[in-house]
Amino acid sequence: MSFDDQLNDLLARHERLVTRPNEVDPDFYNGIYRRYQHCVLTRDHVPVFWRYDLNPQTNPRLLERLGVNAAMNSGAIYRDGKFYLVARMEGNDRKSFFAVAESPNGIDNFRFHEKPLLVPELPGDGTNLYDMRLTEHEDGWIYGTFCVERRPEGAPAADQSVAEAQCGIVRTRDLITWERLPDFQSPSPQQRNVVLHPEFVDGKYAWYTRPQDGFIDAGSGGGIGFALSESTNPAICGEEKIIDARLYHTIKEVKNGAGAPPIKTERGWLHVAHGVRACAAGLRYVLYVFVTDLNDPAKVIAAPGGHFIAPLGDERVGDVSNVVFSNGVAVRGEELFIYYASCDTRMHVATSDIPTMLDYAFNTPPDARRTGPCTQQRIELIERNLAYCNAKGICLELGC
Ligand code: M1P
Repeated sequence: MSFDDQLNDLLARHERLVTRPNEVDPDFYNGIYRRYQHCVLTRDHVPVFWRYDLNPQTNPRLLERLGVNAAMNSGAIYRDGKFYLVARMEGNDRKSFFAVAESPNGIDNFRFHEKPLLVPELPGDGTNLYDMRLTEHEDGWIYGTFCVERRPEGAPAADQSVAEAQCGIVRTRDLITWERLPDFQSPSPQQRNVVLHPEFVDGKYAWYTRPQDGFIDAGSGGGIGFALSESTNPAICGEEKIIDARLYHTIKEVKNGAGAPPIKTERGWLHVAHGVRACAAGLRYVLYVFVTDLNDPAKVIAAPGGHFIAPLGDERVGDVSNVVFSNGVAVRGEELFIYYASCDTRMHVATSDIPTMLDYAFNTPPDARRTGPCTQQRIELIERNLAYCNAKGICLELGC
């Protein structure tokens, strides 16, 4: 194929992918949310001109020069009739970068803005920046909080895995111009999954944190923390109170972390978080839900047991298999667009609405923590159903 034919083919394939309609997956039902047939963002959604040198003089073989490996963990926001994702893109060089993509309907036709988002650098900045949460705060700014990963000074040369995670902060009013603020400071040695609450609490900025001793291990960090700061510039928080602890033999046994900023509802703040357990295949990441009190966002008032979204089918396999991770939910009226990545590889959407999620959060039995009580929960459900169906003459098995 000639250079021009090959380029036209690349552009046509890209356009077909970006404009492909995305439909609800008819094979999935649980009443709580809908899954979709296609991903909303993949590495193939990245514009051709971000990856290839398109000049035949300097790239006569039309080789990909700067490949992109993954499009994943995206902050999300609905504004002025459009859905925006601030995606964590990962180059073939393993460095993450942020890029804004927008869609008219939140489920397909996501198109990247012309260039990636270049986060202003700070002295001694991180090696890798990723996983931005977007908070539209009542102070008028949209904040982005993200992980800043760096190699600490004095790390042993023989161990190139030694790293440190902290939280970086940017703010914007238009998703175009971004101002970098000093990194978040907390009493904990390391931080990941830091999320800014959208409203002031006792006149202060409120933060969901994830204190951790090590880069991967939460160590003595007991779960999702809650802390206050006077300002965001700089954001220096006081004591971190654990509001959602990790627990033995649950979906959040090894660690957990806040996802998108909580969504304000008439019954409380709705959270979609991630929980991690260990198994023979490594770490398994799932999403779960909890609700906190409207007037006291540090108080959990509903905690349905088990996972909300777990990796299913093809979602199970990718660069970091057995992972779903969410750091963005877009809210349009009562509709919720829950963006989640599978296996640190590509982005999906699940849709639901606030009344359904509140029904799920308040009426799903909590984790009863042991086989006996958990089995009892199920037997009670079965007995209620049998009594109801017998009374109504409803046949539950085909053929009766
Ligand atoms: O690889 C799974 C996820 O691991 C980390 O999440 P956590 O800090 O909760 O372990 C993050 O690096 C995240 O980006 C990644 O998706």
